Amino acid sequence: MFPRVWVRRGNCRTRDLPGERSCLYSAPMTPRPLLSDPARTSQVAEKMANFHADAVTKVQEAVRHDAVVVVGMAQNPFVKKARVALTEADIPFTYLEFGSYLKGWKERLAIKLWSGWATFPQVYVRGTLIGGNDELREALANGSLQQRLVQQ
Ligand SMILES: N[C@@H](CCC(=O)N[C@@H](CS)C(=O)NCC(=O)O)C(=O)O
Repeated sequence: MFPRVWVRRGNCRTRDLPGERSCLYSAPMTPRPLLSDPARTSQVAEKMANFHADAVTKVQEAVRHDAVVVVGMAQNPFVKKARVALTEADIPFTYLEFGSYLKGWKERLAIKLWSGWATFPQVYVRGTLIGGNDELREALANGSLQQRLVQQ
């Protein structure tokens, strides 16, 4: 199921394809403990891989192609704040919405399991998760977001 050619770059095993920047998995840099592969049955691994994979693929593709991506959900005030902040800063972004407080929690869980970030919004700039609304505002205020945009 995984592509055959993988190379190790930094903390990440990545597909050796032009423009491909997503990791198969991150390794030692992530401080959060993760259950190791040998500690899962192959049945579990397969179920994990398929768990709302369509939602994860949608996010991965947007993050790969678009400079700024906000992943969110309806009704969530922090998502609204993040979208307003980017709009006010005149920074174009792609917005992907997955459900609301009343629906879509499994899709959101799959995205959280993929990114490791426990809440929404999730803000990605040039392929890097910079955090949620708090971190977005900080990055806009200190110019690091704008810098990321011009650097790459
Ligand atoms: N400090 C976070 C707050 C975000 C937050 O707490 N989001 C909650 C909603 S109020 C959330 O995403 N919960 C998970 C969910 O409902 O799936 C930020 O600045 O983005």
